[in-house]
Amino acid sequence: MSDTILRESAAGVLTVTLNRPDALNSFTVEMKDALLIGLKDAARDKEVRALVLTGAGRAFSAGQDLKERQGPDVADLGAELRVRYNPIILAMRRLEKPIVGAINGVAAGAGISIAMACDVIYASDKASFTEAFSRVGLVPDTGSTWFLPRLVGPARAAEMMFTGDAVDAVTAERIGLVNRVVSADQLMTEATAFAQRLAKSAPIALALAKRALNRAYEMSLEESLDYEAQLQSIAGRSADHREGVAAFVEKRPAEFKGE
Ligand code: T3D
Repeated sequence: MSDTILRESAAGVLTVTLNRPDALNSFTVEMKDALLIGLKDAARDKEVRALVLTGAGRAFSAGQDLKERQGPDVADLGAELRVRYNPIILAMRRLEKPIVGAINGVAAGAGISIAMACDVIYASDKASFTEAFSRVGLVPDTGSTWFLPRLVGPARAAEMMFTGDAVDAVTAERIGLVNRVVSADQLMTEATAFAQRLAKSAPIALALAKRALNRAYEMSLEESLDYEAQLQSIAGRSADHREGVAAFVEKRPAEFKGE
């Protein structure tokens, strides 16, 4: 396994750390491949019930490693998106376990896109968010055009995308880009505690809720109602549902097993 991605598991929570701090965790081919492998492994590992995604050092990620893009040979960037970035975003959204982003510093370019692909975002008060693409003559990618307007609305998304200006953590919370801002020294403690809480929740219920959220924007109310009914048929047959009801009646904490 490449050391550009660190993985550490405890109490049902896998912490994945982007680890190229000297280059602000910008994405090389090696780091993209390692992240995708880490996500696929997490999907298979039954011990992993929630993830925390963060960055080493002072940045979350400065996006694509631009030093890989120097020189006269023009790479087909669309192909790189299709082969490497897009599968990462799809793996994050299709992973039927919650991902808590712990955004410790700047999230730029593909870095903000990957932050937005998390289910819940905690941000350090030192974090900032920038759609840096236009500053290097590129179009927002890696899911930014899909996530950002849904989180902050089209006008704010357009301003961020056209200017590439950084949005600070407090503003990010105010406009709905992140769930919560915490002090830098508390970020990992709070994000991990939240992930641990999710790791104790009913896994099938959370997995199906994520599935429904993924599809909600594309469906009419009628379709959503029907999809909820389909998913509830599955959840309603789970041992976890019976355990949740029994725990409620017996006035004790539930012990969910993902069955
Ligand atoms: O190409 C494709 O495959 C298509 C996909 C594209 C997706 C994208 O992500 S495009 C957008 C790429 N990212 C950017 O344009 C952001 C570039 N970085 C910055 O604008 C600034 O570094 C930041 C605003 C993020 C932070 O600024 P600051 O002043 O805090 O730090 P710094 O001094 O600029 O950077 C510190 C070091 O990190 C520095 O290295 P050095 O000089 O000390 O050896 C710098 O070169 C390096 N670094 C920062 N960002 C990148 C990077 N190295 C490679 N690639 C980077 N993106």
